[in-house]
Amino acid sequence: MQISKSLIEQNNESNILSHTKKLDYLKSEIDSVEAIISKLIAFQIAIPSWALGTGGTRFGRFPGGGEPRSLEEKIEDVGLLHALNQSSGAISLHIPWDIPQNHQAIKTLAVQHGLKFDAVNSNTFQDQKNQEHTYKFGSLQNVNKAIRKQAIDHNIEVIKQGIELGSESLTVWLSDGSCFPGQLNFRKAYQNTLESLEEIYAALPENWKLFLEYKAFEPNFYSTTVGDWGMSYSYVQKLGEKAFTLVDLGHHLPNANIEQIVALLLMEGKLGGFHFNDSKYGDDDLTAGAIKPYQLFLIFSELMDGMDAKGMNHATDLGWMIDASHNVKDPLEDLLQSVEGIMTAYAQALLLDRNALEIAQDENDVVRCQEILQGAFRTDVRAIVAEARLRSGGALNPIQVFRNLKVRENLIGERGTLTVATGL
Ligand SMILES: [Mn+2]
Repeated sequence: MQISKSLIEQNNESNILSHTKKLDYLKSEIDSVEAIISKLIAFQIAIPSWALGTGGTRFGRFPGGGEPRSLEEKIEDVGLLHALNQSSGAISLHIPWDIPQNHQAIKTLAVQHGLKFDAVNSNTFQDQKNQEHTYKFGSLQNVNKAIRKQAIDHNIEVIKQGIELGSESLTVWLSDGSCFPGQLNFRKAYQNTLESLEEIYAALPENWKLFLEYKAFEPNFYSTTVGDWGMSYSYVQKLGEKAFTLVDLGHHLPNANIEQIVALLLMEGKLGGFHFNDSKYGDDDLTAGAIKPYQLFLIFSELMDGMDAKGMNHATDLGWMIDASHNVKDPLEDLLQSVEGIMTAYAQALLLDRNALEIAQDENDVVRCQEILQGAFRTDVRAIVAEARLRSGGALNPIQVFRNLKVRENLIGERGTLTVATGL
């Protein structure tokens, strides 16, 4: 299924009057609206190929039907999102779940949908059919050299797949760690992991980046070998200038100050990219901005401050990706909400008067600091975000159009009710 521009335009007609009224009001109040709109138009968030189907927990999974059955259909689904919001112009693939049969055909299909290939992701956290060695006791950290080699070779294969598609980064997330005290020698596990990462790093093309994602716990419940930003930083620092830390918002211990982590990684030149999601307890993988929108705004405020201090391009100098799972919502509607949540936080951060904040900070005027921050956060910027979509040919209200056009019903008609997208 594809959504034509004219159908989107038709649907926009019913919303245009009330939209223009809201936008005109914001323009009368805020000088920088036009500048914010052009930044929003340039900002694209990659959709992970593994989030297009229904997610689940170890207790169950309740698919809603019409899920993509192939890489081609996953690209089609991201194309639908991008047609509606014009902000999802990239897909992040997972190998081996998404190995293309014909690279050229896949590239052509992506171009037809206006999509690029973002970071490719390796997988050494589960065993694949016909795999020689098991990752039960870890991959890059494993005490067995042959197992480490198998995991290294897999990562190098993922880089090769990415080169074929025009991707320019590899994301490595390891589930390596231990479940019980004494199971693992921490220093040996670190050394093995570092040496393995060095071999993968050596296979990176000149213009590529390696993102090392950390996670505090799960599936291992005693130690994780890349368990927090300090550990990731220690590895990427040793690997070299093409290696960076990747922050997944759900991968911290409860109450971690993620905005401070982001600020310091950026300052050290070692922040590579993001996996957006939201959580209440652990790695809940909920819709971005659904639980803690203020935290998301504070993260974006630090990002803008740190990126501007280094003259970085907001749209291209970090990897922006969603990593979420949808147990009870339609996956495509959930992703539309996540993108909207991220764009809203970005717009609010762009609105922030950072000069005024700096003066208030230098005067230790704590009350004024809060007034300035919350003044930006509490501004309803939805019309600004919608205007960016409108000018790019997207929908003023993407979810409304998704429902009006009966996109899910169409997909179920095409693909059936019993389809299961690859992934967890
Ligand atoms: Mn992630």
